[in-house]
Amino acid sequence: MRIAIVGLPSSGKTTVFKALTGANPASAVEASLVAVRVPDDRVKQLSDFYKPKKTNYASVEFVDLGGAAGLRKDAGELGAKFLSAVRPAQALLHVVDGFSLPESVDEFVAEAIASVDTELVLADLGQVEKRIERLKKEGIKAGPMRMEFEKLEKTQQALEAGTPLRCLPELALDDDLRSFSFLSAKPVLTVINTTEEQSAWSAKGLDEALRNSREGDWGCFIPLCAALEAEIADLEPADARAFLADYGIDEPARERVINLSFDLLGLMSFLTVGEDEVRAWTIPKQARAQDAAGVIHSDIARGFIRAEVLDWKSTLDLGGFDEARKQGKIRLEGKDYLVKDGDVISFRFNV
Ligand SMILES: Nc1nc2c(ncn2[C@@H]2O[C@H](COP(=O)(O)OP(=O)(O)OP(=O)(O)O)[C@@H](O)[C@H]2O)c(=O)[nH]1
Ligand SMILES: [Mg+2]
Repeated sequence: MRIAIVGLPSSGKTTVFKALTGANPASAVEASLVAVRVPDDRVKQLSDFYKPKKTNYASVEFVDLGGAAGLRKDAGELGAKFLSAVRPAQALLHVVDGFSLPESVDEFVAEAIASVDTELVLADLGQVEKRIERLKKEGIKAGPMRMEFEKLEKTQQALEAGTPLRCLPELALDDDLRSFSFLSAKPVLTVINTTEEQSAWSAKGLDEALRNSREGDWGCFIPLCAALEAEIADLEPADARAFLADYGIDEPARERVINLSFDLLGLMSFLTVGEDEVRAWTIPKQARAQDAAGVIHSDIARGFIRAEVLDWKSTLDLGGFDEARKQGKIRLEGKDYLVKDGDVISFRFNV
């Protein structure tokens, strides 16, 4: 699962990439992609308990677009490099420069949001118009083609009114439109790259409509002092905290940004435990037990009998999964059970 870092030139995209990944981009020109471990205290505690040979966390990938990918104010057209790096991403992280104009951050944020959304909307509109023209040329027959055409016309109307598709879930989530990978349909985490003085910035001062287009199910705002956090990305957590405390910042935002990214992608984790391995497995929210089994192996999904389930906290409190089983504390669930974030699961299956 991939998140593309977008934003106006020199807003601090590469600095945010460094803060999140602890790595320098592989290239200043081409897109760079790095997978980052999703911090998870549940995995840590279970790993401390089991002391397994291997511990596996969930991960998300961040993409820094590199210098040549260009998203400029009023450029009118997004380059091929930008599109090829951003289309495959499931979500966007929009970096807004909140450090060069600290006296009016809100105004600056509003402008940056509007100009980036305009670029995304225009790119989608171009795609829709092309497709509509093509369909018209082929002659629109009843059936699936007519349906696609009608949905595209609705999409076109919304985009022409300047509405990002993420604000219209019925279009953003439509199966027939999914293959377009519309840019403005992707959820956005809006990172305000602040100075240390502004690190407590909140989106409350922003216009409501603007805020709504970036908040709720489709994302949120978070201040991050990227230049500082890029410096501490490879320090031990305690050292990092001490460093930030010198600048009056209580908590590093880095972990929150990564956790929010994972959440924004619509993902959660279930866990497997044992002496060999403690592991977080990534599944979509609302996944069923059988889908979860399939993430481990398709054979386990196919031969699914039952899922043994216990939440992670009880697993620890009861002295481990096997011990909890002996005490009869483990639930048996069927294939349609909706897995909860943090469930510890052991699958019974036959092949
Ligand atoms: N003071 C301050 N400077 C910053 C901060 N973040 C980035 N900068 C500076 O702003 C400039 C641009 O930062 P980059 O991270 O390269 O920005 P970018 O968005 O990747 O730039 P392009 O890829 O060229 O569009 C650099 O000189 C950074 O040192 C910050 O939080 N505070
Ligand atoms: Mg850059």
